[in-house]
Amino acid sequence: MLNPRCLLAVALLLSPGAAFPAGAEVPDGAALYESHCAACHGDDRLGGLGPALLPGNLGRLAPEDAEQVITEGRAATQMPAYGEVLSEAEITALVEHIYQAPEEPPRWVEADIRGSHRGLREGDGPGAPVFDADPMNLFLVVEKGDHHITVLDGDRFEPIHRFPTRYALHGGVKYSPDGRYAYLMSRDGWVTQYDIHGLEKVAEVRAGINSRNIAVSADGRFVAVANYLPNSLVILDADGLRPLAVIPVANDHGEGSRVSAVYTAPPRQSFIAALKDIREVWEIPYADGAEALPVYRGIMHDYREESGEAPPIDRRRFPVRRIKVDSLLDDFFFDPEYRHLVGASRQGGGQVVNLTVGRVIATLDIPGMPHLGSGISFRHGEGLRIASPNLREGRISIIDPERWAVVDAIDTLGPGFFMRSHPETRYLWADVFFGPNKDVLHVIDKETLEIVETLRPAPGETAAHVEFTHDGSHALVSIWEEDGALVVYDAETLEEVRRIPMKRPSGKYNVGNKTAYIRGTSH
Ligand code: DHE
Repeated sequence: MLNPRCLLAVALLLSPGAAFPAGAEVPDGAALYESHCAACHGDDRLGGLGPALLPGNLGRLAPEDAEQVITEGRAATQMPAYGEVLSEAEITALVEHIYQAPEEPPRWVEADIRGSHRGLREGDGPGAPVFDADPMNLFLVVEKGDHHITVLDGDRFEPIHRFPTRYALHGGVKYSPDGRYAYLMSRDGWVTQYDIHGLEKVAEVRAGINSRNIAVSADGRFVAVANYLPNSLVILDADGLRPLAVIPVANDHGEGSRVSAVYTAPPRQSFIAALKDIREVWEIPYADGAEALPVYRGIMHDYREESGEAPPIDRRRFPVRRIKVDSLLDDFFFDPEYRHLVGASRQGGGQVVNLTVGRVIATLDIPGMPHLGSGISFRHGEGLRIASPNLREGRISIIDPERWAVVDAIDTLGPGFFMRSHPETRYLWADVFFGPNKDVLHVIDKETLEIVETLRPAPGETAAHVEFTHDGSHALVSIWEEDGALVVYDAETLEEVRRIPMKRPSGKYNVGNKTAYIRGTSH
């Protein structure tokens, strides 16, 4: 149902020209915004019912596509079409306005985060799952087409529930260690806690204006949110999403930085974050007492032991260890023991940071634009290897973590985005996301590193992002199109066994694989 302010916007649609003075020659984008868009997208463009309309948030939408959305509306959302109401010049002026940075940089401080928090259910939810399926072999499948998630039974390959999400989720869905709760993040900074057993939302909070990803601590107590805007890392209570700490991200001179990504490092009991504008990696330990790394013992204590409802924000609870690196990092991956971080910048090349000694110990010669965030580790002979797709070149780089050297390269039919494997399968799966072969998936033998099969599940349509069932017997692939599908393959015979229609499915996340951090899946 439309909210009252949106009804106002729709009413204005029926009275074209009311937005700006008659006779004005150059349409006033700001006035048009105020009249037609502010009701849903916020007076300050920070978003509301509709997404935020700030240059950083719009970075992935070309201005001509924005013009098209304003003219034609957006299917399966409440965004109406303005093509009959506004002239081309007015739409162009509107687009120019929303792609301009506001005079005052938008602020989103701790009070805003607290103010945005909403509890979404009464009580603690059911004692047992309300469905008849193995909770550890469920998949949450993100459908970007109409901003929904499908909860899929990974044994029967049947959807058991479907629910709406915030606009434009990004990054992997994360789970609590027991697999009961899922945590979702939208690019506009909304974090949602979802009770998988009860099939209901628990709480949500807006942790930033433009966010990158989230991580859940291995002990299940905290959710860390990496923000571009503002330059901050936000720590939330995983049980209900109350904010616990807002950590400003800046260098010694007070110059802020966007956070590229944050992940949890279970054996270290810490969050690790890469920064986009400062040559540093940050480690934020979250364990208390004896479990904490020796250097942090005594500093941390459990906020739950305190009396009072909302613990005051105290940065000492989440001290930051700052590790210098040689170049800016856009994303990274860990070695299987979480002793090292392998980071890459979009300019190419990789850096290996030893997290124990806190410095760069090797560089990797990887051409193009390695996508190490989608890297996976896998067993190869007696040893281990790390594979990284490349966003710019049709090749997969194979890294030996014993020697920290690139030891092999697999040529593919084009640049890829995601890779997956599973300890129980012989194969690595890699997509080709860009170019004329975007409909292709390569299946690669882990031992010979040869492509053994090139699948084209829907010729001409993008096929991407693979995830395995918990036992590794089946691989699920997205046909990444508006009227797309999830295609289920037998992981041994590579035969298709099921095709489930979905709205632009993107990532899919198996509860058991993610909570066990199995080798071959995303962390
Ligand atoms: Fe992602 C994960 C960064 C563009 C879909 N992407 C991630 C993660 C990071 C990242 C840091 C890890 C988050 C996690 O799981 O915790 N992505 C970036 C970029 O920097 C980049 C290249 C540019 C940008 O605008 O952000 C980018 N990503 C995209 C897309 O264009 C994709 C294909 C479509 C979309 O949804 O926007 C996309 N990214 C994904 C998906 C994951 C992801 C599906 C989760 C992968 C997983 O298996 O865990």
